[in-house]
Amino acid sequence: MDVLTIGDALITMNPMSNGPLRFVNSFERKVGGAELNVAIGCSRLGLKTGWISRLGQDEFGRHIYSFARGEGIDVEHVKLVEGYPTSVYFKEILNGNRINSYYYRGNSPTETLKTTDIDEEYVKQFKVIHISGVFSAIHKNNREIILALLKIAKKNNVYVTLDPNIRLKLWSAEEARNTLCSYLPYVDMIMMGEEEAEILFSTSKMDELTQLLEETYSIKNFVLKRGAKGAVGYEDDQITSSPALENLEIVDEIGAGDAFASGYIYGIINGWTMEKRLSFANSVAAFVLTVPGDNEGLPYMEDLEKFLGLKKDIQR
Ligand code: KDG
Repeated sequence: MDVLTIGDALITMNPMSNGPLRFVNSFERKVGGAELNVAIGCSRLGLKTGWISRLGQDEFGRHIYSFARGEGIDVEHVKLVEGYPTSVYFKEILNGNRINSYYYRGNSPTETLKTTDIDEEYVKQFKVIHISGVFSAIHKNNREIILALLKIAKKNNVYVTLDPNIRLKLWSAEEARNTLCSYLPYVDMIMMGEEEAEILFSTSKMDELTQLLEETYSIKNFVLKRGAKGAVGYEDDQITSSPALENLEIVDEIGAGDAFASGYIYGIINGWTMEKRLSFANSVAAFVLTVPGDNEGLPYMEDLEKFLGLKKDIQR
């Protein structure tokens, strides 16, 4: 197996028109959830992927379960539970690209997960475990689950990637910082936005970050995602920049970070250089930016080959 993620998935209600949510009457029901998006992205690229989760024993839970399974993700460790409705969120699209999220996930089914549900025999089969801050923000108990998972990963030499994915609607900056920094001794690689770097480390300057992450947490590999300015990676004392793709018609930015993570992890598993990992991850993210929904745009390898000009794109 290649990549394991753990998290709360939710129904995404994508508005059919822009403007304040109170005036939007039609929505498209889709599926979201940062960690599930990464699993889908990796699976579409051809990696063998697993996802640990709990969903409500309801129509939305059944839908997400089949959706994940249909994407080729191993759902052996996903269960539907009574008494906890599957989470839902609504998107609001204002002025073109400004997107607000309204969450209904106060009683997430993942709250029923226990540390004893993390099965070492299952976890140790994977090459990479990807965690994101969203799962820890949902409920305090989830932080114990993550620590249990990280300890198993460390014991079995499984590579751990972290996307802080800080959602200030779900927890405070201080809570996010304290929790996510407590994971760092078990983390091999971080991919974060500039604002997230400021929240976690009080700086988004590369030289300060490299020093702090190496000296305090022995982290020798990280990526700073800078939106339209592209991404910068640090590894083996070297800084590598990769420009963002230009002239994209962005319709929905949500999920692009997860797409980036999928592409980057694909590069790690295939032993690619930082430069190749970053440019591939940027291309994977570009696909998601141009399609409404959190994961629909995630490309298959064939789509990327056509996009990168490696394969002929016959349209009709
Ligand atoms: O990264 C995309 C996710 O943000 C989205 O799919 C829903 O999990 C979600 C969240 O918390 O916003």
